[in-house]
Amino acid sequence: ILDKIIDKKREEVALLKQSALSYETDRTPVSFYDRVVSSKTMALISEVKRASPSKGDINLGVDPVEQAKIYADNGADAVSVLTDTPFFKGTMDDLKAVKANIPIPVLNKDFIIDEVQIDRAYASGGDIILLIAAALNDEEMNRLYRHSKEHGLDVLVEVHDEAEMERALKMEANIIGINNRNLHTFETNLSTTERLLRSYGKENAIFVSESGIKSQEDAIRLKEAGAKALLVGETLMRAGNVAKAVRS
Ligand code: IGP
Repeated sequence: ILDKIIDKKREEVALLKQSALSYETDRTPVSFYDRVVSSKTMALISEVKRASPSKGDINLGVDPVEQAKIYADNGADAVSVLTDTPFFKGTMDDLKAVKANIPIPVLNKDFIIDEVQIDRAYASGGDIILLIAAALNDEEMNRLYRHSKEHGLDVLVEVHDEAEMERALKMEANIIGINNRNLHTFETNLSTTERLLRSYGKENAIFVSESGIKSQEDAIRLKEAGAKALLVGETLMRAGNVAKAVRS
């Protein structure tokens, strides 16, 4: 699926480069890293996610801004907004609208393969961008990482196995996301975070456990494994009482 998504992303990037839009803007992103480092408790990144390739439609009726406001009002440390349209039914307009309405950092959740997407994220109000190790080689990762840092953006480098973790640490990524979802089978297994943090938990980075987190028990388990932050999408998008779900 990742290959399919990236193929489609290349088309999008080609169009983006053709369009005469310029992304000149001057703003100072809000730091998620600083917030987590100075916090004593585990951080939560709550995600606005309408649909996904693995789950189909999750919640199409939700208003991204209302959802994000509930997240922010109930203690989330950042809001992630899926902006990929073909596979996740999100848009850049979702991100802009969310950013305009909450004070906490916003993660532009997309499949970044080119600088132009980073420029767009910056101009649209993104504070954090995602770089997926499985989708990028070392040269691309380093180049895109540097480009993001030049804009003052935080970068969440996503890994899902030992080899990718080694690559992330080598480039000195300071925020590393461990994706519990196997991108081939779509299955989530929290033991992915436990396994990787057993080997690398002492390294100097903020480790974010991503995907498949459903309950307070899951959160406690991941905290004990050494995760400093959690990224939760589906569970919060499906929650009857979102405020309560975020708080718990
Ligand atoms: C959230 P979940 O299982 O709570 O909905 O997962 C988040 O981790 C997931 O959306 C995600 C993702 C990604 C989406 C993790 N990495 C990369 C798109 C691209």
